[in-house]
Amino acid sequence: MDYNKHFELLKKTDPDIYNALIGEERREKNGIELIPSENYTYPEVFVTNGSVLTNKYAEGYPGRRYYGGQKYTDIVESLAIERAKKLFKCEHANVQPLSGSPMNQATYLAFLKPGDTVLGMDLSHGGHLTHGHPVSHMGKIFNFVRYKTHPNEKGRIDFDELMKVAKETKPKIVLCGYTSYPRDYDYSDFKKVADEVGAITMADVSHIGGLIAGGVMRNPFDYGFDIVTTTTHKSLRGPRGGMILCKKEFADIIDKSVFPGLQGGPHMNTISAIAVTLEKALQPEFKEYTAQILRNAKALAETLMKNGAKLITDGTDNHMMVMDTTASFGLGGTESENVLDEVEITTNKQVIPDDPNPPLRPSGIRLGTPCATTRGMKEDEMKQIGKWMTDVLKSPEDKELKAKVKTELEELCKDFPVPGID
Ligand code: DSN
Repeated sequence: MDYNKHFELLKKTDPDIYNALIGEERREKNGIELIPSENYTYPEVFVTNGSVLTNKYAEGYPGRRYYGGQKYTDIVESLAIERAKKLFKCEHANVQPLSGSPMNQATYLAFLKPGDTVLGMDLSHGGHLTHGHPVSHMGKIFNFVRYKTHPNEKGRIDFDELMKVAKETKPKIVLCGYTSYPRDYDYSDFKKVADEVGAITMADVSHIGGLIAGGVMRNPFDYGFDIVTTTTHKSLRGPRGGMILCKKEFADIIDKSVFPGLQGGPHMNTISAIAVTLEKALQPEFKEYTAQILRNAKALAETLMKNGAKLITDGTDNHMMVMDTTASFGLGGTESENVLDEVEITTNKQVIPDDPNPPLRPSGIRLGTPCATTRGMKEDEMKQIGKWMTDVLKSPEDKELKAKVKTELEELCKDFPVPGID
């Protein structure tokens, strides 16, 4: 397969799409991507993800499929499963979920009946839509009781209160996991609560999957967790996909829930790219990469706070930060996202705990360091970027300043090529 030749063919047959791809390449190279759930994937992932495996149907699992011609799909999926088990120290892995939401849905549907209760984290305090927000289908089918972080205590969760709520509501699943919570979890506290009421423990570690794989954040399986879900495209640096990891006793019920319960044919091209990603994450360099993500996040957080930014939880223990831009600079989250976009610093608007404003006009932004770290940036670059950010947020109308920051940022980015693009 000649990737360049295929690209040239696209240029001729569909120039509109070709030009959009070239535009996105330029955007990703020239500016800095600080959205904490994004990353720059490996060249090998581009190749596998766009490979002949796109052509193949493979309903079922290795050795027991519903279609013929599975010699190579079985090799690929078995390797992905074995690598996932080794990397996350777990007994079983399902690598077929198409992405994060179906991965969580398949898990709920494996264990719950409509109306059953789940304890999950409130969205504005860091949880995810699929953790029970009323607008999600899951929030309508199951009874999600949502817990919050303790006000003014740097993100601590009040486990005495959680235990009380668990005893009152009798959840079938105690769920922890987050998309905008800048701390690590004490999984043993969640396990104590779940054991007290006979619930299953589930951790959605989508954001920090790579950091757990690299050994720089806690692994829920070390604390006896039953189920761990993770997407594969965030800190893990792979293709867009999801995995459900679990104890052996839940293997059958999880596999059946993914297929045929929720999904049809697995995307074997993605699964081959997941296998490649997991092999990369098993290498010693990946440990150092994840340690650098954390060092970069600390350096960025400290610079932002030193220059007047109010960060939720007053700092970070992982790869991300949530900034209350309204309290810091009198600028809403949407306005902050837009003004940073103007200088090619990409962040995302973000609700803060108990935000009085709605998600499309929230009080803050969310940012993180996986992409910058993948480009090879270190603490010095993070300090520079943090200073540029606060300068621009303090003076959003200053055109001269914005032009200067944009030029200097583009110069900096030239020294840090994007893997797979440059
Ligand atoms: N979209 C993901 C994130 O940005 O965290 C979660 O679904």
